[in-house]
Amino acid sequence: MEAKEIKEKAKQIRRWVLKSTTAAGSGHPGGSLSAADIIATLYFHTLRHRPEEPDWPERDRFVLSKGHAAPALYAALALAGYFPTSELMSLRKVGHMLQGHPSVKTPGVEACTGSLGQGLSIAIGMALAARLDRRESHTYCLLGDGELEEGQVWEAAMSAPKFKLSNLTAVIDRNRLQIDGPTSEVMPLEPLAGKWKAFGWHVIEIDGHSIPEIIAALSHREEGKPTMVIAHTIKGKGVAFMENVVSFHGKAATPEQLGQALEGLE
Ligand SMILES: Cc1ncc(C[n+]2csc(CCOP(=O)(O)OP(=O)(O)O)c2C)c(N)n1
Repeated sequence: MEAKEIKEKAKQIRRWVLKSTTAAGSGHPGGSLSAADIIATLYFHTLRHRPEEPDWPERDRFVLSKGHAAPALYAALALAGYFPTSELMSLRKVGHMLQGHPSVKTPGVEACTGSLGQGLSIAIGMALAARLDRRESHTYCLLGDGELEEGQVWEAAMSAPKFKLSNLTAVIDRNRLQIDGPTSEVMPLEPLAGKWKAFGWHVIEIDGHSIPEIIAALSHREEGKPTMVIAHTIKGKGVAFMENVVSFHGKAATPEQLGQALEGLE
């Protein structure tokens, strides 16, 4: 799929993020909107996958470590054909499939996430398994920058280069905000690229809303090293009244705000 078409998929993902979280009256729009272009590029360009055969052994794996961005993941899965888009409006409803955080019970979801800090370790396990099984599968993992405060991330950061996991690509959604405010105030992360380089990763920094830059970064392979993509993004991207606003981390647009939010999407 061409960059222009992927951008259109990202827009559709943003529409569903807004509609589904407003219908639920809760959920995490801010971090879902910042990740929409990355997730769209994964599902509509990069991943080798078969929506009609979710358990295809040769598929690439994607672990959404920042599991609270589930509304964006669910929208991508539905648009890719894993389940009907009508399911999206039952987000977070008791007795329905699409809960607040991802579960492997949902077709296409590779790992149960939401308790931050665990996804990179899971992805490393998947990458090691692919190597043992001699599968071509590549593993991708998306982390939040606030999530990097979890100590387990840094254990994983040490181990992936030790195992020379060139079949692993992680992405940090570097939107500079977490639940309580700017990461620079809650727990400073810089020099972020230098930290990952020091741990032995190949590091690429991109504009996380540029589809061509995301495509290029996700397709990069480094001999004997895992790749870390630091994607600079805007939390709430696409909705003027949500952009860089901390409170929209875990607050949906009201039904009154929804029309304005949808109209403003580019
Ligand atoms: C172990 C754990 N601690 C706390 C939380 C609550 N929590 C949910 S999202 C979040 C902030 C995450 O910030 P970031 O990773 O930057 O996500 P983004 O801004 O991209 O949405 C926190 C603390 C959690 N889900 N898991």
